[in-house]
Amino acid sequence: MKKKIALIFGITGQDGSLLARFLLKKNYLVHGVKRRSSSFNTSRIDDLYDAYYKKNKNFKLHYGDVTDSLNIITLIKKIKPHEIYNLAAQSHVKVSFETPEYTANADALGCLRILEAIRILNYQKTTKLYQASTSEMFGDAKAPQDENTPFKPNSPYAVAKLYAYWIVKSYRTAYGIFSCNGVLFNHESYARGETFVTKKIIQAAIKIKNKKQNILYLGNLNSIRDWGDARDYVESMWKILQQKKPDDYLISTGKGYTVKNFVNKVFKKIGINLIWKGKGLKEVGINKSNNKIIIKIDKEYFRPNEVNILIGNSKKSQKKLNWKPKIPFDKMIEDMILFEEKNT
Ligand code: NAP
Ligand code: F7E
Repeated sequence: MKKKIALIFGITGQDGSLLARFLLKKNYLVHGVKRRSSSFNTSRIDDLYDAYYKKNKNFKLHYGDVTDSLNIITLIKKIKPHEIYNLAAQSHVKVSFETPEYTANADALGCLRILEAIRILNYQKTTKLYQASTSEMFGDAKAPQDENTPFKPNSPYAVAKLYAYWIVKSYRTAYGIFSCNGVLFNHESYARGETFVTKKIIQAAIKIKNKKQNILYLGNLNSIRDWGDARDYVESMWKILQQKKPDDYLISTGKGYTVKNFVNKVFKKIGINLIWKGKGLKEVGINKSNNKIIIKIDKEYFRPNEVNILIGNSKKSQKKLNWKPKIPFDKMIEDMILFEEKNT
């Protein structure tokens, strides 16, 4: 049987790198699109290049960018993928307030460009598209959120992603493209970007323990997130494209924790008990054993709009995709800590 061919936009990111591993284990031929960068940006996938490209050419990288239509159409025409995973995005919510136009170009129009390429090439019958949609689109909609919760996006990132969400549905009905949205809640792993709160907390906690950092500065400690393990979540992306009919699915664990809960857990796991004093911008986290302040609040890390509570109800995915999160919250944190301890 001929190998299935997948094309991943955003292969150098957390999810792209984990999805590539998942698909290679399933014996796919995996093509990935990386951006040209003045410094190396492939650290998450360098081992795959050695293990799969050098060995049997199952893994190939191409230069590209989702803001470049000609590049997208040329790649899709050449590769003829059975499955495209559009994970490419300016994915940082806070940064989207500073780069709103670029975020719209990459996160909204990037998806449109891929759909247009499938349509223009007449690949509707052969090429499926997975779009990385996000729980951020719910904004401040009442929790728990599910597939029927109305969206109330409140950041340039979320608004751009909502455009992509709707254009995926629109091209599905207008042109019969097998295009699907996975509305994924926050998911983390050793490969998480360093400016997202979970990785930032874990890296700082270990440095503080090893006396390589004095203070961890954070923003809003009270927002609630439904954090899952990215290794579970990439499986759901694949499952969404294996269904008989294209549809949209919500992927979450159903459990929510505050940022402060996350901080307390991480520090406890590495052997530091915290006590909290003060309120608002004056709140501090103190190392109970020596009374030193090790956590402070910096208003720099607050967003112009905050999304306060995201907790997802993924009953539809559990039933129709037979998907459920397997890796518990504590194990996810412990694995992230272990990785950081080895690599710090
Ligand atoms: P990530 O680590 O930030 O990775 C984003 C990827 O997109 C990187 O490979 C990045 O390349 C690439 N990229 C950015 N702009 C691009 C452009 N203009 N053209 C081509 N590639 C571009 O994000 P992630 O956590 O893996 O998330 C994957 C996708 O899921 C994103 O679309 C994100 O918005 C969405 N999502 C994430 C979560 C989550 O909790 N992780 C939840 C819901 C949805 P560089 O490496 O060169 O920067
Ligand atoms: O923030 C608060 C912050 O940046 C989580 C992306 O993958 O998930 C992610 O978006 C919470 C927010 O993730 C800091 O205000 C406090 O309430 O880790 P984050 P996010 O904004 O939820 C969604 C689903 C995506 O789609 C996105 O692509 O933590 N917070 N202090 C902080 N956040 C950061 N980054 N840094 C802080 O110092």
